Amino acid sequence: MSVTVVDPRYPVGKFERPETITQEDRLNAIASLAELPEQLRNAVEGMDSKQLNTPYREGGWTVRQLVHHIADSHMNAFIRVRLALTENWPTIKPYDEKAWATLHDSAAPVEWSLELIESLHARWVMMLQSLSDEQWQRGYRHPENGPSTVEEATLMYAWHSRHHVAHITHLRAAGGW
Ligand code: NI
Repeated sequence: MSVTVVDPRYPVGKFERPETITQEDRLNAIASLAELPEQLRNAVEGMDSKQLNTPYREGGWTVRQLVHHIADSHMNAFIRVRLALTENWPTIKPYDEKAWATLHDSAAPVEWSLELIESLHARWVMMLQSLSDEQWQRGYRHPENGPSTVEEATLMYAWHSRHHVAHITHLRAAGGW
């Protein structure tokens, strides 16, 4: 019997880009993005301020920072996909996510980002549901990570949604909260 040790940084595993992306993969990814606002809200439901200020792992972000980080990351993602849909393989602007997570508003109530994510994901999902095959194959270039199609980015952010919700649910399970 082997014991599976879950790396606390990657509770749902690392993102793996599939060789080929099917229509079903796209629909599953859209479903993950559609479900995130409620799942995130459920994940932090009833947590007090002290719990929200607890790092999800030693040296990691707090739950509060995680929630605001998802908003930061997905606002960038939404804009990147909009750029990809309206320009010819634009080069996008990276940002320093660690530095963003320490700006003063990272101490704001999680509710602010929960509401932001709710509206943002409603628009994002509506946009993705309308895409033609040609649009799914459009893309952007990240100066360090290289090219990414709209469909690859969509799968990646679906993973990103599950990844951070799992950080919170694992912390709560470990703490018996
Ligand atoms: Ni992240």
